[in-house]
Amino acid sequence: MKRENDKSGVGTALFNWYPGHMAKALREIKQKLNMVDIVLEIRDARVPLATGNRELHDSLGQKKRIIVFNKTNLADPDVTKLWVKWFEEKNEPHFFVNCLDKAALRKVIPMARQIVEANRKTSNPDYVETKTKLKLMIVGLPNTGKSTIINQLANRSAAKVADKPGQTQMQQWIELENDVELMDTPGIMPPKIDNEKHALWLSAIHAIPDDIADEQTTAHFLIQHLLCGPTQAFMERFKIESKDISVDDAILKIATLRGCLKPKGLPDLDRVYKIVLAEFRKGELGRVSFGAPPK
Ligand SMILES: Nc1nc2c(ncn2[C@@H]2O[C@H](COP(=O)(O)OP(=O)(O)OP(=O)(O)O)[C@@H](O)[C@H]2O)c(=O)[nH]1
Ligand SMILES: [Mg+2]
Repeated sequence: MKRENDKSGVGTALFNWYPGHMAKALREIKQKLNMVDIVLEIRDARVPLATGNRELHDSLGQKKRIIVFNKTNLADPDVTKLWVKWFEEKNEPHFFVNCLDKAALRKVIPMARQIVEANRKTSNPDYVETKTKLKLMIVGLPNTGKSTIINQLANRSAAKVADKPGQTQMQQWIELENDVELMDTPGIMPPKIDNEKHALWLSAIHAIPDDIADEQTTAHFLIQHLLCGPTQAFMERFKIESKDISVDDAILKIATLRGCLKPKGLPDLDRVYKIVLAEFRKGELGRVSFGAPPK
């Protein structure tokens, strides 16, 4: 992670990953906005606020929006309950889901139709409801599960999915049954993240590629977070008996347990970082959220 102002020792993690395709994608989103009835903004349920994107949000103007907080199966269920309550008071249409739960996901489309129809009636009192095509645009940060959601709704593998941020690089229309069309769009980062905590959270959930965010910094942060958190899965998986252990000692333990050793028995720290990040992202180190609703 690139750091500025590090002379003070405090350090501001200034994250900056905004490749050309994202700038282009944002321009195209603005251009195509008038072709769609409603936007589905996909966020990560583990980081519900910091996976929002103000620039992207501002680009949507007055367009109606439903926020889908995806990957609840990876999030701490107790923290998710707090977020559910917090967002219920916000009067903003939203869903907390995980992609495996197709039945829950399918409720998004009727809700979208209802919002679109209600909006048409409000803006035109003479409007008579007719069965028209519903067009949705799916937007959000990279790797939040936009393409997976489309595939689940379409019941087929229509959009390319990958466990890495930046998979989708072009817009694509996908037809569903029942007169619904969805536009997949590339994940878009905010042009700059200057909140160090947020940058670390987004790196941990893999919204930012590891070669940009720096695996060592992300893995250190994550291990610290897991040592402080309520989940036992991390401790059990790596046979760490006590939470009263430094991050460096935890890393050495993992290196020994998993045989991550270089010649002369030196620990291969890079391999440990990769293992911890990969297993965390698969949910094998427990269900973990970052941050809690503001008081
Ligand atoms: N555990 C879990 N994994 C999910 C869920 N939704 C998506 N994924 C995984 O998240 C990864 C990213 O999914 P994509 O659908 O490619 O994400 P995207 O938002 O389209 O990513 P970009 O195209 O890079 O912006 C894949 O490995 C999916 O299998 C979910 O609800 N739970
Ligand atoms: Mg995608």
